[in-house]
Amino acid sequence: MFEYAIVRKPCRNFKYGLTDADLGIPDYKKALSQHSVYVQALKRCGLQVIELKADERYPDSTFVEDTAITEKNFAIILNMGASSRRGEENDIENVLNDFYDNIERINHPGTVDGGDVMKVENHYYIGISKRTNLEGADQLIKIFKKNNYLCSKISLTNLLHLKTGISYIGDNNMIAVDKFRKLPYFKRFNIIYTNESEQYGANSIRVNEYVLIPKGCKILSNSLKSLRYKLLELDLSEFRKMDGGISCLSLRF
Ligand code: CIR
Repeated sequence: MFEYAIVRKPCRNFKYGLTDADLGIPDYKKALSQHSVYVQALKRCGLQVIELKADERYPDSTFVEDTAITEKNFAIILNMGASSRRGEENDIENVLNDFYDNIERINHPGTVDGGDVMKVENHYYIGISKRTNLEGADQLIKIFKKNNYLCSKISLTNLLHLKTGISYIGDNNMIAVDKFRKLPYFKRFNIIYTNESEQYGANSIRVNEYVLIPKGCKILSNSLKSLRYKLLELDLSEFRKMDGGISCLSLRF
């Protein structure tokens, strides 16, 4: 069960963040209102939400998931792959200091973005991407192994992060984009592959008794309902324009 989430309001410079999405410029007011609905959804899942003020220095700072890993007994401050984002982790570390005695870190030249790190029960899958390099993944694996987790590295092409394309939603179920069919790693799971038009839904999160998915993924929504999941469907159109999905807007622990 998760008890807390850290989120950070999008800043007015949000539109200057990194993106390959080609979906237009985000509307700031709309982003703020979508963000506040997201926060309400986390509260509905039973979480106490720690809301950080917007930080104009970092256009991408609303995507807090990339800054850290939050486990039961330890947290890891990450060294993000994009240099424009380095520094976002400082305020997050200050918050985590109130919750954790044991905080580890990934050191340069190792880089890891939290979006590349997927936890599946006692196993961590780490995407090797443009943001997460082998050195960073190996530092991470050392920390996870010390804490008795299994680890696997997965090389990615044409995806920003591992969790852009795949999510674990508990009970042996995953949601994934079609190209993950070829991967050998997840054979033992029940995988719901997203329709071509609903690939954005592959980034979804299980938060306690709910699954949060993006609005507009009708087929995915029906598949999850038939598995008896309770869903919260959220409009994240403005975050999508900046390559952000549902998982990256919070750090849950
Ligand atoms: C970036 O490119 O870093 C941000 N514009 C989007 C980060 C999305 N993070 C995530 O999926 N974990």
